[in-house]
Amino acid sequence: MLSKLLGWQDTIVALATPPGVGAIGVIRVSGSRSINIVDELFPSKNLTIQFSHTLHVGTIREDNNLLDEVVISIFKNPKSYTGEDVIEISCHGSPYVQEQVLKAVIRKGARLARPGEFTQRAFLNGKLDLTQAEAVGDLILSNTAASQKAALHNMRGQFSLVLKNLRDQLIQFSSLIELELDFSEEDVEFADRKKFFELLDQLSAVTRQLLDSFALGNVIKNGVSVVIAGKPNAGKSTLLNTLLNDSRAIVSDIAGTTRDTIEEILNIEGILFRVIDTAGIREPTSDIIENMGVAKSLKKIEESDIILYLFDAGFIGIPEIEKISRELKGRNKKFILIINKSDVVNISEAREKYKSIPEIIFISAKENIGISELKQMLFSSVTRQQSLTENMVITNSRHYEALQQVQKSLTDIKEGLHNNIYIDLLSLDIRKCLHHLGEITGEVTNEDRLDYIFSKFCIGK
Ligand SMILES: Nc1nc2c(ncn2[C@@H]2O[C@H](COP(=O)(O)OP(=O)(O)OP(=O)(O)O)[C@@H](O)[C@H]2O)c(=O)[nH]1
Ligand SMILES: [Mg+2]
Repeated sequence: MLSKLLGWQDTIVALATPPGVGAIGVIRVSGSRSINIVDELFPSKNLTIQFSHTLHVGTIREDNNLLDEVVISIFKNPKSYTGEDVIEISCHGSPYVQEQVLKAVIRKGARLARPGEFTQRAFLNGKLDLTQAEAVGDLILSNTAASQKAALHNMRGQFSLVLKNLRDQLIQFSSLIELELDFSEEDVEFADRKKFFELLDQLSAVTRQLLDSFALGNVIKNGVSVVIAGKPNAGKSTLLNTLLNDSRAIVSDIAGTTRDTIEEILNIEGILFRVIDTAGIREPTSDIIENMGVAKSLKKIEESDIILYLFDAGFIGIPEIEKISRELKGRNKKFILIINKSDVVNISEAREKYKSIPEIIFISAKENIGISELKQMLFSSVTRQQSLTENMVITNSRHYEALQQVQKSLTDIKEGLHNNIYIDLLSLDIRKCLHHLGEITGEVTNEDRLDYIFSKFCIGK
């Protein structure tokens, strides 16, 4: 019934490799008719009698029209990605050839797959749970070592395992509590309250830890925006170039060189920082374009996660730095105060001079002094010494929202226990908690939600 509603008795087909010219293009077919359909287009061999996990070289023909010479891979259910019969046709990588083969498969009775439909079927057939399926999507999109690791971790099911384990224990308690309901006349307690409290504390701790990891998860998945700000000529563009090891932005001793914002990606130990060089901030002048640039700089500062505020070692006084520092603190944002051009001053004298502002750092963007320390500061300001590989990190906002609900219902359960509320109310709270835990791994779900989750995948996955 469910399968009919979702249309997953159909045989589906899609191009699994990216569109465009390549060495090969893989067309994936999944469903009960996949072997028969492809067999009709493959006169070279009878595919219906071949073993699973075998490869077959031959030609694809439709009505005597030769389309391509291909390699066919057979994966019979249940030992395939989707859990159904799967055939992969490796064609030559011309978009035209691929389209011809794809259309031929559709004419023989397959339907074009929706985005993520192969993975959706894998989920519905119990090959993956929901967090694992989502991790497949994340892995495809991962672009750094850290995002790859986080996705692989989830795909291999570690996250689900922890949640399932806790959920199972909660289910046990829930059934004991519900048993008490049946014997409510007799005033008995089947569920050991002390152990129950222990379990609730354990669940809260794990939930808290996962919720806390989301800040890092977000950083791993989406990167961090870093704005380089400061007065004209402070050396902002020079710093951008030095960080990137590239002469990306124009540098000159004319104040107001950078007029528009320039954004580039910097990878520091697996975390992507979007570094934004801005127009130097100064009072409005008669130059309209420069004023527009300054307005844009202020907007970028507003939107950024971290601000690198640059001062020119030759032209600053302590009151100015203190004023900027107060202003930045008021914004509740991470920032690093930096004195640039430290190569032109005597460092120990300068340190002495600015000792009332101990957090300030000295660099020379031009001479590459203090740059690797600055990179290290950027990295640790977002990771806060948390390991990117050992701990479990949640990167998915759907999981985050469900975990927040879990946390809330755990608090309700604990309060209920303390206040000795009626067992039926208590059991309702427990069910709520179980529901939200199950939502994460997909034990509890609805079709719309599933369709939404998988629609974000690419076609052919
Ligand atoms: N000695 C020295 N000169 C530097 C250093 N960093 C930048 N400069 C020089 O300072 C001048 C201004 O540098 P830019 O990088 O263009 O400064 P900016 O902050 O981007 O300036 P605007 O774009 O005008 O706001 C150039 O002549 C640079 O060569 C440094 O660390 N040491
Ligand atoms: Mg500049």
